[in-house]
Amino acid sequence: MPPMKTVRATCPFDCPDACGLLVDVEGDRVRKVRGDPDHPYSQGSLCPKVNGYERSVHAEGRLTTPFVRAGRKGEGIFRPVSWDEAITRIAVRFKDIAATHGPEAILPYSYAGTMGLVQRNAGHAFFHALGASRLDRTICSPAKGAGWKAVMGDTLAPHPDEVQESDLAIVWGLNAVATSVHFVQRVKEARRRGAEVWVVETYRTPTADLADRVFLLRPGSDGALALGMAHVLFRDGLVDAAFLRERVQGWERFRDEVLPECTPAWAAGKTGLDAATVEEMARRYAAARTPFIRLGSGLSRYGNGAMNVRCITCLPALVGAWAKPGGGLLGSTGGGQAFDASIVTREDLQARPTRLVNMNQLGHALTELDSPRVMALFVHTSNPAAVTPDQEKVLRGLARDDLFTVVHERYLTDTARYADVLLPATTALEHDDLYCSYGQYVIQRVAPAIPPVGQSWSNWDLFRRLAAEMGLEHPFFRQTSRDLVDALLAKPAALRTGIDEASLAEGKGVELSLRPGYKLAVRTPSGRIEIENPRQRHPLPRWLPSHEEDGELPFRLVTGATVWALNSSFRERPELREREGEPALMVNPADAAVRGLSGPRVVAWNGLGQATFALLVTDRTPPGVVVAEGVPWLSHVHGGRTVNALTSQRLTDEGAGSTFYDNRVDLRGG
Ligand SMILES: Nc1nc2c(c(=O)[nH]1)N[C@H]1C(S)=C(S)[C@@H](COP(=O)(O)OP(=O)(O)OC[C@H]3O[C@@H](n4cnc5c(=O)[nH]c(N)nc54)[C@H](O)[C@@H]3O)O[C@H]1N2
Ligand SMILES: Nc1nc2c(c(=O)[nH]1)N[C@H]1C(S)=C(S)[C@@H](COP(=O)(O)OP(=O)(O)OC[C@H]3O[C@@H](n4cnc5c(=O)[nH]c(N)nc54)[C@H](O)[C@@H]3O)O[C@H]1N2
Ligand code: SF4
Ligand SMILES: [Mo]
Repeated sequence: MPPMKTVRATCPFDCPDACGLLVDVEGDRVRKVRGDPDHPYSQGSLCPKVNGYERSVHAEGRLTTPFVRAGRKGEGIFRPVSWDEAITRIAVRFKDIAATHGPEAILPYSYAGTMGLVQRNAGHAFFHALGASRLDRTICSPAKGAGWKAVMGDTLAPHPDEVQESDLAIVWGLNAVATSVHFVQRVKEARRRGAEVWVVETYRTPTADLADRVFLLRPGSDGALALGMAHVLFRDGLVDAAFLRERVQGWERFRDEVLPECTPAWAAGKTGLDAATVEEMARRYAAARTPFIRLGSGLSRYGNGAMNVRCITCLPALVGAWAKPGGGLLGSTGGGQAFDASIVTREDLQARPTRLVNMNQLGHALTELDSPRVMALFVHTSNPAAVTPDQEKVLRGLARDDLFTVVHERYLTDTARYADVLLPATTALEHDDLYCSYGQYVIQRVAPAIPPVGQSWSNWDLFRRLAAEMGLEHPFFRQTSRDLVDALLAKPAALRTGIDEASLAEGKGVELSLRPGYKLAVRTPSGRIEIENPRQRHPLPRWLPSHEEDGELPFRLVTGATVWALNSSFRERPELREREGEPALMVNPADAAVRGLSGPRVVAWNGLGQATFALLVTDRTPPGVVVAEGVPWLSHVHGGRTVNALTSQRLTDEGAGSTFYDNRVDLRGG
């Protein structure tokens, strides 16, 4: 038997925790993936998805050779070919399309299947050098980023450990039990030390069960709650006047021009809370010694998403929470500031900035966009057929006979079924990479635990080879992924000064260095917290309504996360699918009665399409709000369409983000 060894890795998934892994390896096989007790943030525990990740690495359905399509698009019938043949086919078609339609007729589509800085970004330089269209990677949380930035600029957000020192922990628009399990541990610790825990939500998530108080708002109305609370804080003299005078810009105009009409009764009208509850929340927030808000992205995926976030982001400044250990607001950490990603993305390789295509509008791009029409689509590290809004349009685009589609994947996903050329990709245990996190401040350098499974290639190796085949001579493409990791680490950054370099070199997770007082090192152009920001379309935070796509229909559709998967990832694992059960739509008993729903299935529909779910009648969701958790594969569900058949391509107010939560539907028996 080959000897057993254990190596370190980082969980590569698009998850704020970025846990440390211990990987037990025997020969070429991963025997077990476990939590790394030495990891500063995850400290040895993992979620149920990655505890068992060896079953994904060696999944029965793992793609192990290149293929070309041998059936109709979408059917999923392929024949194996050699890598040489696959690469030649791609290069020949790309050259032909570039010559006939111009290189902008080629569109890359990738997102966050892996968060590794090298592999995630591995295609950018290639497509820049080619002159292809650029993808605006906005599917996740750009509106949340824009709302934060409008007030706080590039200021570093608090370390998540700080919540343990808080006496009021507010989990706002985040189903942490599913999506931030190690933050949950810290909230529990805060509670053990006496903190009160609030959850601000649209329905009773599993996270709500951990809270002392649960506040359910109308979807997309959080900005009104924050403005109502701000009204009370000023009205009752509960603000930290010294902090405002010293560190905050524009609070007087906010107080005098915006807040007078944002009374508790007004906020109640928008949010569905009682006016007395808004009053009480404001008073309790002001009375807390060190209130800590953990802000999720849910409430930012609305037509008013950036403004909702901006309004909430003003609250800690009003009570001076930033000055206190344990106080403040964490939306995303600044872990990304540890590295200069342009070392990999190489925007400078573009001859000129090419057309920018918003990834939320892939359906439009493939079916309607012209001058030039998209003739080639290259998908990697993403599963757009499942995760992208307006699924009907996306599928219509993918089914085009004149579209040449390449998909680089590990499994036969919904998108892979539409590939002309389907290429096998490595998992993160099979390639080099470097990781930072958007939910904590640990970085880690990772070497492969095992060789590539079958004939799979990493993203970087694929694009390196394609660059050679396309005649791209730039020396950049001659590097290995390990060279790129070295290059990222060679460039100094303030967050990395004084870190434990020896542990990093050994492959351990290492904390970045946050300076004392970093929360007050406000990085805005004025050097102050900018409640008034003259560079914004609306210089002052204010109420904006949401879109409510298909506004005439009776039910708001909330599309949250499930514990058993991560977006459309992990769907290759039958045991996880079994534990999740058939994807369900949660419907309040009163709404089920009005629509005469008795199950076992329900069809939700609107002007964009329809999807069938198992009916789950429950008072965990309030009347008027229906909830679908998870983003399943289309091939696994009844009717072949999922929740994103009901979500629209409309964008957020700022950041050009997705509006996954801002849609309406009606229901009928299934
Ligand atoms: N298990 C699991 N983990 C994941 C993911 C997953 O799919 N599954 N996805 C990963 C990814 S890509 C990301 S970006 C993060 C997602 O993390 P986030 O988007 O930050 O948050 P979620 O935990 O998905 O929770 C969003 C919550 O917002 C609530 N919500 C929706 N609209 C509103 C509103 O108007 N107001 C309020 N107050 N709440 C609202 C929803 O009900 C939902 O519970 O998690 C990552 N981790
Ligand atoms: N209805 C609804 N839809 C949503 C959301 C929602 O809340 N509601 N959330 C949205 C959010 S926040 C996000 S971030 C997006 C996420 O959308 P995606 O980034 O597309 O995420 P996944 O669904 O996890 O799909 C990632 C795919 O990449 C593949 N992959 C992983 N690593 C590699 C690699 O190294 N190389 C290659 N070639 N492939 C790899 C995986 O096998 C997997 O199939 O989904 C969005 N979709
Ligand atoms: S998905 Fe998130 S919680 Fe689970 S192991 Fe990975 S980083 Fe940790
Ligand atoms: Mo995301």
